[in-house]
Amino acid sequence: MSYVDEVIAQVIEKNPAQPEFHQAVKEVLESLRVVIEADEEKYRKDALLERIVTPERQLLFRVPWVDDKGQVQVNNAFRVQFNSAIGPYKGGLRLHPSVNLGIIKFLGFEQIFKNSLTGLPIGGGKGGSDFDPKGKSDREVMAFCQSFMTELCKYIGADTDVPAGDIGTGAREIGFMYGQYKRIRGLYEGVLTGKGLSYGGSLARTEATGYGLLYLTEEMLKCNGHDIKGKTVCVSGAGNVAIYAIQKAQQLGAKPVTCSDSTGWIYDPEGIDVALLKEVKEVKRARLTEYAAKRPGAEYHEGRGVWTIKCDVALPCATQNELTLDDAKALVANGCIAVAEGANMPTTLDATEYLQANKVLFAPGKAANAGGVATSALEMSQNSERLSWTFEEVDSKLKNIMVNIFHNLDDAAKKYGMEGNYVAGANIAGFLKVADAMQAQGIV
Ligand code: NDP
Ligand code: 2IT
Repeated sequence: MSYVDEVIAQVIEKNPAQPEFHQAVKEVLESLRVVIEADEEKYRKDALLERIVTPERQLLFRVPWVDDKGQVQVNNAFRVQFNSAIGPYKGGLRLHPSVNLGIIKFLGFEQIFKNSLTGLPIGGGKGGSDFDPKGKSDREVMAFCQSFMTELCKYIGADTDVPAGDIGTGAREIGFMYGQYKRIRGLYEGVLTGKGLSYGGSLARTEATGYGLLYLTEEMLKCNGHDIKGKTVCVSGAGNVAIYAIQKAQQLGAKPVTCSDSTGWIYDPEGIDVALLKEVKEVKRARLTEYAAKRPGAEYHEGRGVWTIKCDVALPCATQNELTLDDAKALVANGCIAVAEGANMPTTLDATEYLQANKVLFAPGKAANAGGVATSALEMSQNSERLSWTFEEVDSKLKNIMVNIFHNLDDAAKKYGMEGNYVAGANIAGFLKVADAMQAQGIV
């Protein structure tokens, strides 16, 4: 059996009941076959692949907190410190009832390669809890965040591990966590990113993932003879990534016509009204039915369905495995020319293969959504030098980073004989830097 196949089989056997982690590992290792097989004995002797698929450290802890009725609640929490070869662990904290160890491991594994692609010195990590912030009072959210940080603060620090936001973790949660870290550790340091602007946050971090997604998509289209201007765009999600993807798409002259949340979706043929979407989702934390109520031209539908709308460009920005083979078939049948992933692993493996086989340009999440973590690394730099850069400064660095990422994938895909396969390009380019650093640092 080849070394790659052996390691995939081992991961499945040693990590039972973690299908998302298996999926992420398979996608990466399949693309690395060409690199590994060129020097298989060396990689095998060093157990490089076994080391890269095994987290350096996994923290599992309980989070007890008291709800508004005086009842004690207990949640499971995780921080997976996956790989520190190229920098301190860096990655978000997901707060959602679906969170389990396998999901955090898939996200942490993806983060290793994503962070490498940014060109900045950040390793891979991820964390979170099955706590659901939805429907909780601010006091309950604070109680959870303080209890969560009371344990997590023992294991993180500005030079060891720097968490950030993800699904369910936004500015409010980061604020509560930062306050508790500072109180217990007595350190005013850049230990979290996505902080508020009054206490060390970076301008443009809120917008960065969505904006970065559009900068990379624009470059991918341009290099393949298309212009983003005038394109109809379908977006899923209505959170941090989706909102700013929609905003930047409009600024670039495209027309985003859909968005979705966990209960339904919107088709707004005139183009999404971003100010209204922000009001409904960021301020009121309400459902998309409220958006539809205020936009007579928009349709609201229960359930899923965004990918049935005819579009040129599809941007999945909600969660993993939300774009399936049937969705991919609908997109192709409707003439879609490009898919770029704002979320982490939103496209199933068979859907990705179908899109690529049908010549749809496909930018994988670890490249396309890397603008968020890249700007987090810029926030870390600003915290270290105790300075704040302007919005324009951060945004222009972000744009450069995204354009460079695209060219790195494109070049790697060409170099290894897979021109246009940006999945392979991203995995190979991300892997080579981490593998080089791991080999240089010996058996650790
Ligand atoms: P948010 O919590 O801000 O928004 C998530 C959105 O997706 C919400 O509108 C949510 O609906 C919707 N959604 C629909 N189905 C689900 C589901 N099953 N589970 C969770 N959410 C669902 O998260 P983000 O926008 O920050 O994250 C979206 C994706 O982007 C995730 O995959 C995340 O890992 C990835 N990402 C985020 C980055 C960041 O900087 N924030 C950086 C890189 C990637 P509802 O409104 O009903 O909750
Ligand atoms: O998936 C991701 O890259 C994020 N949630 C952002 C991580 C970060 O450290 O900013």
